[in-house]
Amino acid sequence: LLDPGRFVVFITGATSGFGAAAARRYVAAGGKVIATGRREDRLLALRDELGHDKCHTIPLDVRDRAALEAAIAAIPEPFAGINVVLANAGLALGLQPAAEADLDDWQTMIDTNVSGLVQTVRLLLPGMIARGGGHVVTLGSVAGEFAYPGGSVYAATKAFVKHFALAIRSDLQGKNIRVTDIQPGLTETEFSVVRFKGDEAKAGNVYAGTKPMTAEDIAESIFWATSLPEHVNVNKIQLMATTQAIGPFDIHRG
Ligand code: NDP
Ligand code: 8X3
Repeated sequence: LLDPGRFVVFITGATSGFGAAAARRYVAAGGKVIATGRREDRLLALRDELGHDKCHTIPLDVRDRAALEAAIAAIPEPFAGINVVLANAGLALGLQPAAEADLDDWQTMIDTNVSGLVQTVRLLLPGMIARGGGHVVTLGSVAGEFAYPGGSVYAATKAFVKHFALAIRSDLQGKNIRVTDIQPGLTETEFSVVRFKGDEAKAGNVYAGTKPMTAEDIAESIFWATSLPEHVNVNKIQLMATTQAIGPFDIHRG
């Protein structure tokens, strides 16, 4: 396995859920992280928790390409040798049927999960290539593989992420850059609170009576994939809660 002390991980969406858990996992193993996200108070609390020498923070909206470019150009020397990009920032908004969904919600998901993700990866790739290699980890979803009612644009953004991750591998042949798409299912984070726009009761119902995965479960799978020897590329990891399975086809009988 690779020496975990060598990790310098650029994380989008480190203020909550998988991103925050991954930051903790890498620092616990001896690595360093660049934690980004929009909520600066949370970034600063994470930096205080993990240590200023281990965690550099950048308040950042991944939809803002200029801000991303400026932030990456200003990363201080101890954190400059990024060798893992965890393109994790993303969200689902709403669960309405397609004909009733809010177009602004759809646009926000596309801007964040698709445009934000590709510009993060694109801007960080040249540096990793110049330094001799690295690892891109994208946050897809089981929703990118299996469609479900009300999931339309969210699911489609995750299908995009899955295919983007596979496709860039072809361009990165010979560059020593690995690419892994993580595809989690039911995991309790702030994901559903965001999807239901702050309605905690509705969000709680998603996990009621079941045993969802945790952010730490997903962080462990990310850490594992990046810790394997450099000649091993895990293309994707799909995880579901044991209490979650795939349903039958939905056949309408008129
Ligand atoms: P959380 O809501 O707990 O965390 C989402 C993170 O994304 C937050 O840190 C948030 O930070 C960040 N984020 C959202 N929008 C932006 C933006 N415009 N710019 C920068 N950061 C942003 O959810 P999860 O940890 O569960 O989700 C992480 C990823 O995993 C997402 O891509 C999600 O789609 C995916 N996923 C989640 C699953 C689940 O069931 N939980 C299952 C499968 C995939 P801030 O608001 O501070 O900007
Ligand atoms: C998050 C999992 O099933 O709510 O991507 O779409 S799901």
